[in-house]
Amino acid sequence: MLIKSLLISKKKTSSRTPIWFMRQAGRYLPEYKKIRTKEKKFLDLCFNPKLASTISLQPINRFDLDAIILFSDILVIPHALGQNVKFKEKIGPILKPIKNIKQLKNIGKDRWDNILSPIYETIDIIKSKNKDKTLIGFCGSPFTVLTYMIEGKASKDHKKIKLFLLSEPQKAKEIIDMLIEISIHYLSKQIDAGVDVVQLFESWSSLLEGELYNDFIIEPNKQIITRLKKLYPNIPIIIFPRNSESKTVKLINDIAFDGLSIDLKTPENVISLCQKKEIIIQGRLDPLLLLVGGAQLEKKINEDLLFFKKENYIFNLSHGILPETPISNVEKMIKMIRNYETA
Ligand code: 1CP
Repeated sequence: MLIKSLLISKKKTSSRTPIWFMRQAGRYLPEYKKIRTKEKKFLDLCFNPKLASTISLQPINRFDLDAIILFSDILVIPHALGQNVKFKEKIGPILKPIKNIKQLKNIGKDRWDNILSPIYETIDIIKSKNKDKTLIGFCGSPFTVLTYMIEGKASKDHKKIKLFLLSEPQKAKEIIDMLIEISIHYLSKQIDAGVDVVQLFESWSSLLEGELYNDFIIEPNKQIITRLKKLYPNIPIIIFPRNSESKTVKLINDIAFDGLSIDLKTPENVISLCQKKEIIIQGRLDPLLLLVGGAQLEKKINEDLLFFKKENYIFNLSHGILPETPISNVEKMIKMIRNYETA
């Protein structure tokens, strides 16, 4: 439980830097691709406890990483709210437009769990197979999930969501409130089923500034984290406010969480603030650098290890691993991190 202990005690309990990485179970792994070609529908994989638990453990069996992340997706939430979600090959997620918010509202906790309960079963299977590693559960933060609900797909310009917030702020708040409730329920159920740590993915926080950042990023995450902490004081929470840059300072000052996942745009003052407040830092290797490999990769890993050596740090990427990443580069990265500590 290296990662959970570090997040709780804020002290290194081992001489080595723990490591896991975002999207560690995914398309760069041949054993994942093998299962994926047999199961055409991505969501069916997420809702299949036997396969989802196998996939969650694949990167552990191969690399002996320090955390298992539940294999699922942030878009199971709109699906559970009654908005049909499909994943199309080479395109990504496709969500049916929302006709009426009431249609979402009518769906209650029982219906949510009808859809989401296979995920709780996946957690149970993972825990029965591996008790030692920290199991990370997750969900998307409300604004990031709303972005997909309104855009209907992976968007480049995010025009629809920006227009929606500006022209229909009340409706947006209503859906955000609904997402807060389902997220707390879903994460509580994940914890009851056995996850050790939870991570909130706010992948699109870079889209908002000023008051909108406050109302749609800080406030919803604060509600989720404060209420979860009351229910489960011993479960550490990591947040990934991707590309929030200096806005992260306010987020850190306004919300009490245990770990911050950082990216390439995280400024130095955010890192020092985390160190002052004993927030564990997780990140921040560029996935492109991991893909390219070579001397540049080695140099950057050494620099990051040197920079964070004294501090409490979890090695990770600044975003998900890219499908084209050579496995030999991943092996090299893990070896370097492990050797660095023992050297
Ligand atoms: O074809 C395939 O096999 C699907 C690829 C894939 C995978 C492996 C998707 C589609 N999701 C996932 C798994 C996934 N997604 C995990 C599993 C655990 C792990 O990390 O190993 C997690 C935590 C997520 C979270 C997720 N899904 C996020 C937040 C993190 C991030 O990447 O910023 C987001 C934004 C999504 C949406 C999503 N899922 C998949 C796609 C193609 C997308 C859209 C991405 C976009 O907008 O471009």
